[in-house]
Amino acid sequence: EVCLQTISYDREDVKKLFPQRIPYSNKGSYGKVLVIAGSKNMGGAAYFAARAAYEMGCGLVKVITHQNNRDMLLEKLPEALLECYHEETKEEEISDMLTDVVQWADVIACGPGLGTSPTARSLFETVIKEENKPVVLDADAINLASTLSDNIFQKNKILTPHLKEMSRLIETPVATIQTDLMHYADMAKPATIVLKDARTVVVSDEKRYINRSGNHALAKGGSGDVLCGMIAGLLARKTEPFLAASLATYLHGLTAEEYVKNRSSSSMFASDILDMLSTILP
Ligand code: NPW
Ligand code: AMP
Ligand code: MG
Repeated sequence: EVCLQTISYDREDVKKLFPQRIPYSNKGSYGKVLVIAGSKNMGGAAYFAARAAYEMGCGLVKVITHQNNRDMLLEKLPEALLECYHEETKEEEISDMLTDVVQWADVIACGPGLGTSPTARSLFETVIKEENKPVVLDADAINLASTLSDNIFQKNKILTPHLKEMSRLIETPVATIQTDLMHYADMAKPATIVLKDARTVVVSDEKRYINRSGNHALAKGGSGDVLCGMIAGLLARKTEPFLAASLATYLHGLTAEEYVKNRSSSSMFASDILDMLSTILP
């Protein structure tokens, strides 16, 4: 067995690794992210992921979501472009729209709050066929993958399961996975996987990362949705998948470390992760 080096980051590394902005540039220089997220009763997840992508400096974000989330997104994130569907939208219409938007995107992030409705499933099934651009699969995209026999462990996929989602995906109890996170993360190769826990690990074909930033302030709804968008935002800026996944994980943790310097760890919200990003990014 090949012995892979396990890396870690510190604050100095961020300055070297985070993509630079270029004076002579335009929004097209920083990439386009498609976020497929949110459902009838889960709108926040779409907002968290979409805003996180923008916070990481990508140029444009488009969201495909349920009609119910339209007004909230227009209000909370008017920078985002929207494509909405509802129960009466024909499968054909959704499929045509998706073909165009997938073409438009440099990166796709799919799953936060998406649910497992027939529409969610058909969006997911189209997106996993994409092989030529990075696709981040989180939350319900992973739950949907668990019900399929298709192999989603492909090179262009970045998976971000927490332990329970991983347990569904590889049909292994959480307690078993907990005995050796790296070993179970290896199963996703050649995809890149962010196996999320209090101490998250990131594994790709050639590299391994163990995260040492963050704290229990992150143990709250929406936290993972933000991370998913952060990874997509970095990918849009042409950061390669392993670096995008590991650096986003490190930065996500840093927001919590900064937050608790003068506030209670009980009171950090997913929205606070988003607000803190501008204070920690180079
Ligand atoms: P317990 O309680 O410890 O037994 P689910 P979800 C376990 C969206 N969201 N180690 C733990 O189980 C998401 O994007 C939308 C061990 C926990 O209770 C998804 O689409 C929001 N166990 C959807 O909701 C805000 C661990 O798993 C259970 C673990 C469902 O996602 C919230 C939860 O897992 C949310 O982000 C660990 N490290 N981590 C919104 N406002 O729009 C988790 N568990 O059943 O997969 O549900 O993660 O809440
Ligand atoms: P999710 O369960 O998808 O919302 O993701 C939760 C996010 O918060 C992951 O990035 C976890 O690594 C992080 N997180 C949750 N609990 C803790 C903890 N106790 N310490 C550090 N990070 C945590
Ligand atoms: Mg999650």
